[in-house]
Amino acid sequence: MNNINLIDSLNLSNSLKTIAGKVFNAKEISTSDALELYNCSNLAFLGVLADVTKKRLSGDLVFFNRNFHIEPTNICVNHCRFCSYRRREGQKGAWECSIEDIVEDVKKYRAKGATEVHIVGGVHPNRNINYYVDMLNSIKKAAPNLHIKAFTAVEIDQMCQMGNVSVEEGLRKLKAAGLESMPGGGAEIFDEKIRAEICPDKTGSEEWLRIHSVAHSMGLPTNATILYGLLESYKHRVDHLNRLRELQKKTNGFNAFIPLKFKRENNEYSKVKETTLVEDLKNYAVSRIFLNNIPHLKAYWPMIGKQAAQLSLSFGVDDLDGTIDDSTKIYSMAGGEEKPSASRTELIKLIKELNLVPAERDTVYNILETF
Ligand code: V47
Ligand code: SF4
Repeated sequence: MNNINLIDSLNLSNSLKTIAGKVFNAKEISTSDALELYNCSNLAFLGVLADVTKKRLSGDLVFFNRNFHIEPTNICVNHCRFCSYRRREGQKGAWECSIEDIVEDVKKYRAKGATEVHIVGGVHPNRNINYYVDMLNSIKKAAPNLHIKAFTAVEIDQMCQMGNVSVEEGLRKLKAAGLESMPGGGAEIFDEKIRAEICPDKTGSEEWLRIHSVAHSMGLPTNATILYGLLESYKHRVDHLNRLRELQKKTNGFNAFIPLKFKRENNEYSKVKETTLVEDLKNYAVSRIFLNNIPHLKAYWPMIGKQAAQLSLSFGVDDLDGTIDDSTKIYSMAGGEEKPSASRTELIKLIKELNLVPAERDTVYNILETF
């Protein structure tokens, strides 16, 4: 049965069939189409459309890499109400790594074969751009071939303000010190009202987008995220996706989109129910179908677990992030995987069980080996 016959057999409304026609013909869907897909409860249909889009972009490949995280501090000037990680200076549980600690970690994980370091932490009150330039220089000296993917737009905003330099100048300095790409954090939800509610003092949406566009203009690829399942409606999610798709049309600098499911432990929203697996799969599918100009869709397994991440491979996901090697606390503190770690063998097995082709990649999706 081909896809058209399969769709015919699903007994869908005419408008859903029209959306399916757009997807099969590689046309972009509109924001109202995306809203309709979010309101559609036929998960099999959403899976077919997402898979068609995924296959067009990456065939049967599913990517992963060998990476580790460095979280230089959890001291933060912001007060995001969903955050379980932030501490005040001097508060119990606060940490600040020295550059020497960071270099030790870099050497340790590099010796184990990691190809990427992902650096994200709290927005520290007293560290300016020069501190981060020193950090990157020291990492490059210790591991010249390790790819440095570092700092959310929110951290960049603050470190540049603290150092009295423009974002353009700050990113130039960071790039010269070894920054090669930026992660997608800090996007949360772009709708200004919801953003003011959940993360009142964070860099605004337009500035987040501008910082990414400056990075793209300098040849620094970046990722993008959405924090979903908190107070937002489907309309807000579509607005978020649409702002990303529009920027991507101008810059083509986003590599991957990473939906981040709200986790509720140890934060101010612990009474909000977390989204169901069905909702998570639907969100992957609609993101994949709508964002047809962002090449990769990543399931961040420390947040949703390995089994859900494996299932997401049938809903548009083509990237399982990496081995992590027990190097991040952001999600475990909010109720995600404790001590998250995955061997290459484990990731390869998850992918092969679905008859897909595991591809170990570098950070910018060059294939290092297929299995
Ligand atoms: O910006 C914090 C999120 C992000 C919670 O680019 C939460 O490859 C859910 O951006 N529930 C940081 N989410 C992590 C991040 C990321 C992760 C993996 C890969 C990449 C990449 C980027 O974590 C924050 C915020 O949106 N976050 N607390 C929470 N309770
Ligand atoms: Fe700070 Fe990031 Fe937590 Fe917000 S999410 S309070 S910016 S550490």
